[in-house]
Amino acid sequence: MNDSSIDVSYQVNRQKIIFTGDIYVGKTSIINVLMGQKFNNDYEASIGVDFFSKTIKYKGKIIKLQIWDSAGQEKFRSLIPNYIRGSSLVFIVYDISNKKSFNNVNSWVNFVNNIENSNIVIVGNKIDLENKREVTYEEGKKYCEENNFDFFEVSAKNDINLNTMLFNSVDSLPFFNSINADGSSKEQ
Ligand code: G3D
Ligand code: MG
Repeated sequence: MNDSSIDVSYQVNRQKIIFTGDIYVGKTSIINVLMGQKFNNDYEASIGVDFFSKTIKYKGKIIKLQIWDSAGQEKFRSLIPNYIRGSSLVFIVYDISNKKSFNNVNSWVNFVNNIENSNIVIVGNKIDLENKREVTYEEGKKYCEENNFDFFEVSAKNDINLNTMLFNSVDSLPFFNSINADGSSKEQ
């Protein structure tokens, strides 16, 4: 068997998506809701490497997403490079009720950029906590405009804006525009 027998459309369509950012900002919660599980206040902090597969159909195209949870690597930065490697889309999450998590976004950006040339999207989570907000929408937006990142504010708890965040971000990936609706690559 040589390389030409590998199914290229399958490779092109399988996209690794990861969530990173400070601990406790809601990464696992966001993934759970995207995967169709209910928001849960009681689950254990995730241990062990996990990815979930989600097949979406968008603009007539079928894409297989591999969504990875960080499994607590944010506590052990030495483990993060392997997690980031091979990703095409990285969501860097902060908590709008925690200024420190926003202040750390830029160091997460640098961390990712040193490892992989992925598309980065910035996400402010927990907008249901409006009365505890420490980071304004404008602050988040300004940082993203200056650095050319897409930006979404969401709530995992109330399921606000999560699918919009995912679909719009997939839409801006170069690969998405390089495949045809039947999953084959335009470049063949
Ligand atoms: P992490 O994976 O980034 O470490 P988790 O974060 O998903 O484990 O969430 C950390 C805490 O924030 C959890 O609280 C979770 O319930 C809460 N949380 C996550 N998303 C939201 C949200 O959108 N709104 C609110 N209000 N809380 C959220 P507990 O107390 O269960 O540990
Ligand atoms: Mg987690």
